[in-house]
Amino acid sequence: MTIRQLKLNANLKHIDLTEGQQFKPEFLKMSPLHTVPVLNDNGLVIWESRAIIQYLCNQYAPDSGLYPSCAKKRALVDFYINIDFCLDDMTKFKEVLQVLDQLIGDKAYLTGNELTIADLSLLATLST
Ligand SMILES: N[C@@H](CCC(=O)N[C@@H](CS)C(=O)NCC(=O)O)C(=O)O
Repeated sequence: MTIRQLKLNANLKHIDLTEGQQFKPEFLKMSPLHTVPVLNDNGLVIWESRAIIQYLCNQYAPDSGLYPSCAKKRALVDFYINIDFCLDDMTKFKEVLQVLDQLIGDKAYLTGNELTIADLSLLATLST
């Protein structure tokens, strides 16, 4: 979603987890914890989704509202990107959703009226 929003040319490769393609030696060399997604940007290899989307914005769209450069706006994006982690704890899932609902209020997106990578990250987590 971040690649599409930034209109980047990327060579996307599908790794079929149901077939265990993430355990192939050449994939494990890039992603030792056998997880997707993985980014290989001319030799820079990183495999945490949040780190990947932050890097893509920093490297290819430093002025994009998707990851604002203003420290205070960026702090809010980082805050929501990290709150996303709380959703991994299924015992707190409902509570986190209720708090998120209150925080979002009547805003169009998590941090205001502009789409940011926090929305994309949370969307990926919640849809999964
Ligand atoms: N914190 C990681 C989680 C990545 C993750 O768990 N990916 C799952 C699919 S959603 C995966 O690759 N599972 C395959 C496996 O663990 O073998 C991220 O955000 O990139």
